[in-house]
Amino acid sequence: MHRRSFLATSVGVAALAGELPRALAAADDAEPLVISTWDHGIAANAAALKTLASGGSVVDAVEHGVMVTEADPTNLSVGLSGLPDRDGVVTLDACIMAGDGRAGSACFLQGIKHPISLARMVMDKTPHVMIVGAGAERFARENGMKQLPNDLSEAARKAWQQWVKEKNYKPVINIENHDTIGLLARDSRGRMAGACTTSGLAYKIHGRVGDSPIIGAGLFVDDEVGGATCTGLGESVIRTGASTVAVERMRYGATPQEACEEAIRRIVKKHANWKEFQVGILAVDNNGRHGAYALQKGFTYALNNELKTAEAYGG
Ligand code: SD4
Repeated sequence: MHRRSFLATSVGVAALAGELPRALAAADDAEPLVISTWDHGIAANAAALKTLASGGSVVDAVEHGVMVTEADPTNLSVGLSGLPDRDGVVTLDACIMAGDGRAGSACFLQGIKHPISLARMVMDKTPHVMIVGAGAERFARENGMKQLPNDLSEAARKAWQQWVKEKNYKPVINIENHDTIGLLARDSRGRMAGACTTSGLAYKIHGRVGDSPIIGAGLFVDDEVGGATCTGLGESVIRTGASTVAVERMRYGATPQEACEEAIRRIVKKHANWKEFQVGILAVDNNGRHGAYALQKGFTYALNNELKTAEAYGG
């Protein structure tokens, strides 16, 4: 079919179905909004809001926000203090996306203190979106980042030594191996960006990469609509493209809350074992409305400076 007539037909079908794509954001004088996953989101949001208040861009804001979490030496699931893989090696993943479609991602990194800044360099300085492993580490060094010794923190070493005794691999709901930070921000003019960074699932196979650095899975942002980010069992998020699902639902009229619920329902539908793991999702539209939902109870998130708990599919 000719492209133009195909488009005309698609729009016609969407209109018949009552699903018209969203218009561009209306307000340009709204308060900035920052939302992020889990309790550590409070400190990250404060940094992101500070950047916005001092005239930084929304991309600067999301980067600065999650850098706080990456640098926290007590955090067992983000940054170099995270729990290691089953070989006792910490490997880090991150991605960043601007609402105009620019994106960068860096994964399977060792010894890089701020994976999010490396992801941003990929976005700003290369024609690529995603780089991994040794090549990504070399790119970091070549661009002035230090590669640090990849030693385990005391807490991570103890936890890993304990795990090695039994080698029982089972993600546990709402504890340290499910605490990625995903952060979305909207500035006062409706421009949006998001960032997501993690040490991934504890005791994963060496080389495993989850959803967090994958644009469209752990994070997706489109200024014309809004953004979404996920935390939890990355494999289930990749299988369903959960952040994209949420953004595309909003594009066709869903509220951010409805969009989050739809994404979680897709995960339930495709995973008979959904009661055994956790996924949490956040979404914001370009009018500043937000939504949050999870598979299981216990998913907390930070909305600006307020800590909240999401409703869950599992009651
Ligand atoms: C992953 N989604 O690597 C990450 C883990 C996570 O909160 O979200 N932890 O699968």
